[in-house]
Amino acid sequence: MGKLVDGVWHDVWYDTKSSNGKFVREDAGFRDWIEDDASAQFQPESGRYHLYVSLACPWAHRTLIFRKLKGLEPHIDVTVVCPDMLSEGWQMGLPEPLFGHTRLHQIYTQSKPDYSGRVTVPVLWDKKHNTIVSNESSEIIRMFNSAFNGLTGNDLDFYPQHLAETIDQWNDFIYPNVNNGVYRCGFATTQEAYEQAYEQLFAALDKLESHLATQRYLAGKQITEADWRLFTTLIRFDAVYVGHFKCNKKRIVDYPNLNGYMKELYQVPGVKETTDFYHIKRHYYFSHTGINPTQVVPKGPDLDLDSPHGREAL
Ligand SMILES: N[C@@H](CCC(=O)N[C@@H](CS)C(=O)NCC(=O)O)C(=O)O
Repeated sequence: MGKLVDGVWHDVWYDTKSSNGKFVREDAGFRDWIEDDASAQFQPESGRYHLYVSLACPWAHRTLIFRKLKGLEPHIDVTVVCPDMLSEGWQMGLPEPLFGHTRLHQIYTQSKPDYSGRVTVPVLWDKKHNTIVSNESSEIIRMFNSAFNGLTGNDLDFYPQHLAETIDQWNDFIYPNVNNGVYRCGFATTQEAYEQAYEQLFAALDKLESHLATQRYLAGKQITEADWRLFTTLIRFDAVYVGHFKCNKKRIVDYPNLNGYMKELYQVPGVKETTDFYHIKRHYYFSHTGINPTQVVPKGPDLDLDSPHGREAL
C-alpha cells in the first residue's frame, strides 16, 4: 500500500496520527466527465475508454455493475488487477493491454507524470487523449448511467430526475456511515475512533433495516443508484467486514430485511457475475498486513445468497 508523491511511488500506510486515530479518505484526483455533447472533451464512443478495476473493491464493483446492467461491456473494456495490494500497490497479473504496465501507479503517472496522491481503483482511461478521465466511482457510475445511452439504446435509469433528491439523501447518509463506515472501523488506530465509527455504522444499519421493512428499495419501488452503492458494501460485510474490520455487532444475515434486500440485488441478472468472493476475501485479509499480519485468509463463512429473497410482497 502506498502513494505517489510528485510522480514517485512511496510505500506508506494511511496516516491516522494527524487525525487522532481516525481514517480519513482522500478525495479522488481525476474528476473529468464523459458527456454526450458535440463540444465535450470526453464523448461517448465505443472502444474509446478502458476501465481498471479490482474485483475486491466495493467502489470499483459499483462501476462493474453499471457497466453490466447498462450494456456497456462491448463498448468499455476492462483490466482486473490482482487481489493482493502490497508494497507496489495494485498490480496487474499480466501486463495491461494499453501500455504493458504492470503496476497501477504507472497508469497514474502515464496520465500525469508528477501526480501526487493515492493510487486507487476504479480508474477510467481515455485512449484518445491518453489520460485518466476519472478515478471517482460515484461519478463514473453517473456517466455510465446516461452518457452512453445513444450508443447502447439502453435507457435503464438508476438516477431518474424525480427521485434524484431522495437518492442524494440516501447516498449522503450511507457513504459516511456504511460504505466508508466499515473502513472507518477497520482502519481506526485508536479505541475511541473505532468505537465511534462502529456505533455510527450499526445505528445506520438499524435505520436501513426498518426502512426496508416497508420499502422494497431505498427510494421506493424501483432500484436506483443508491441501492447499488449500498449493495457493494452489504455483499462484503459478512465475508470480510465482520471479522477483518471488527464490524461484529451483527452480521447482515441477522437483519432479515437487509439480508433479503441484498439477496434480491445479488440475484438481479448479471450482478452475481460481477461479485467475486475469492478476490474479495483474498484482497482484504492478505493485503492489510497491519491488521492481519499472518495473511491467513478465513475459509468461511458459508453464504446463502441464492435462496429466495422473499421481497416480492413489498
Ligand atoms: N473515492 C474513490 C475511492 C476508491 C478507493 O479508495 N479504492 C480503494 C480500493 S477498495 C483503493 O484503491 N485503495 C488504495 C489506497 O487507498 O491506497 C472511489 O469511490 O472511486
